[in-house]
Amino acid sequence: MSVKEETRLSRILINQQEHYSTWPDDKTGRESPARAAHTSDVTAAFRSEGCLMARAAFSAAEVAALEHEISGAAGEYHPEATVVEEGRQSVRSMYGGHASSPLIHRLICDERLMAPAMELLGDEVYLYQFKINTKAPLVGDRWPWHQDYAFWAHLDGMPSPDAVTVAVYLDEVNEFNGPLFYIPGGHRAGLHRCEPATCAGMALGGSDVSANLRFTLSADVVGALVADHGLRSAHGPSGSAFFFHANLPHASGLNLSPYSRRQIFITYNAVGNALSRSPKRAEFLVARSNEPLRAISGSLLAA
Ligand SMILES: O=C(O)CCC(=O)C(=O)O
Repeated sequence: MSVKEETRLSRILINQQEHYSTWPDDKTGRESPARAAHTSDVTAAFRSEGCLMARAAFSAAEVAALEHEISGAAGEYHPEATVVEEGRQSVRSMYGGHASSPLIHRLICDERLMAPAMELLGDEVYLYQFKINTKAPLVGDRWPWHQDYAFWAHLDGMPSPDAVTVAVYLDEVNEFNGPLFYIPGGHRAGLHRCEPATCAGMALGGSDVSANLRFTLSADVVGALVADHGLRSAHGPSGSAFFFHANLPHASGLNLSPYSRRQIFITYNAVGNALSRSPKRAEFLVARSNEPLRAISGSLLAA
């Protein structure tokens, strides 16, 4: 590793909040013993904590381009793939829609996202789900405690939780604008039983695009997990990328601040963990192709 790279890596690491595991920031693509050692440390930390933060992985110019793309795309989303906040007009989530945008496709294939995803899953990956969560200023609503794998296992038949989601931050995420809360290490207990009182999912049919999640964790489960593992929130500057395990228990609160909190959520599934039957849910919830993605390096803006 050159002195320049070492200085850059040290700066990135110094900038991390202490509790995050961090992805090596050597964007040169060259392997070095130091990088390889750090990579395996990071993978071990992900296994232990269930998450990983790459702070400011994308530049301000890249974030601006994504913001522009998303604001232009908003009108093009199908009503059935768009969730509005309960009792309000403001958009909560937009699912799918990535196929029509070369920039979003480029983001999905970005090496800064795909390399960690492949490393953490130990396999090639394909896109499982894409969505944009726009937690609007003053009205952005909560997400109850849940594990994503509950949806993929119960509704889609995903064989194992060998999938990772990355949240790409289009805004700074702080204590005010509804950050993701998570229980570090809470994924290690596996998928929790679905409590009838908190889970209507087994009984419901049709689309599960709703602000009311079908599979949530009971207060008892959350209380016990937090007592064992503690609680954290995923703060970071815009351009950050927060990777989390399919079984990581997570939630988020209201956005009562005047700041928006827009995040793109990309779920990568390991190719070896592809569904063995055709999914029943809509294509905007479960992508149909399980062809491995090919990573693209360099800036999102390099055409
Ligand atoms: O956007 C958020 O705050 C939470 C999103 C979430 O939990 C999810 O999509 O599974």
